[in-house]
Amino acid sequence: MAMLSFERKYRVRGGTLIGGDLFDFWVGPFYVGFFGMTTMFFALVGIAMILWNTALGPTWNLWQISVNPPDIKYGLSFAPLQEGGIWQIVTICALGAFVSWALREVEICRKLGIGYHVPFAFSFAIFAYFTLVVIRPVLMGSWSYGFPYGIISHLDWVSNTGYQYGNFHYNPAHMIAISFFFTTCLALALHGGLILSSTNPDRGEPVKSPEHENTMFRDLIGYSVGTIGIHRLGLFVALSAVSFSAVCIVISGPLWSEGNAWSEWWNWWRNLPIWSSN
Ligand code: UQ2
Repeated sequence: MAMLSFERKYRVRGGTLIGGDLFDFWVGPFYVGFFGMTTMFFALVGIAMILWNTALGPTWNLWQISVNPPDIKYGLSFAPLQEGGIWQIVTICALGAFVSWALREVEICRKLGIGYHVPFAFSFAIFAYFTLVVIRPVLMGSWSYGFPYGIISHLDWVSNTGYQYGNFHYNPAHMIAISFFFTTCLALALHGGLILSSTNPDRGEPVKSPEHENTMFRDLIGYSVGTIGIHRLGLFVALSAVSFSAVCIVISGPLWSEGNAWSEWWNWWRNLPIWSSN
């Protein structure tokens, strides 16, 4: 079905989670909906807060702009606006906008009668952010453990936080997360390459079928995961990468105390009686 007739057929009222027909309309290509309005609200307030924070100084250099979390002395209370309070409001706005965006995705899925895989996947990204700026700071007892919202400053935060635990590459959950990120790249490279190889034949040649795709890998490694399988595998490895990233940061501090090197965690392995005499 051509897109024009498809959109005529499927761009109809209904499927909303809240508010009935209020906001159940499109602006150009964009579905609005109740959660489109709340996304706009949180995003605009958040951006305004970032602009205000920047106007307070000390720089308009894009790379150096930073909205910083409160000092450790404020613990888990509301900090004065110019001493981290803005960061707290920006965090609330960010979470409000992200969750609104996910719920807008849900409403669009309901209108189309498709599964919720896209908002489900996006929720893992939101959860990873939530882990960084809410769960870990709460477990550590201070909002100061949140990361600063700036291009260079968040990189410094990652570096400083990593070295706080020795070499972060020894963090076992970090190792698993990286392995899943690489596996995601491998899976997408294989999939993208395979699809292009069969759907972009030489001029005059017919487009090839899934049997060609299956046989490519059966000939190569004796196994094909299948056309639906590769997408299940891709979603799984991508969500696993995000999940283990959240685990690797939330165990650094709350579980493995600040100042302790992750390399020491492996002492249980070094001390196994098989090769350890004492
Ligand atoms: C496949 C298949 C696809 C694919 C790909 C494979 C026809 C179009 C890429 C091959 C993938 C395999 C064997 C799994 C590799 C495992 C990991 C962990 C990367 O068989 O079915 O569909 O795109």
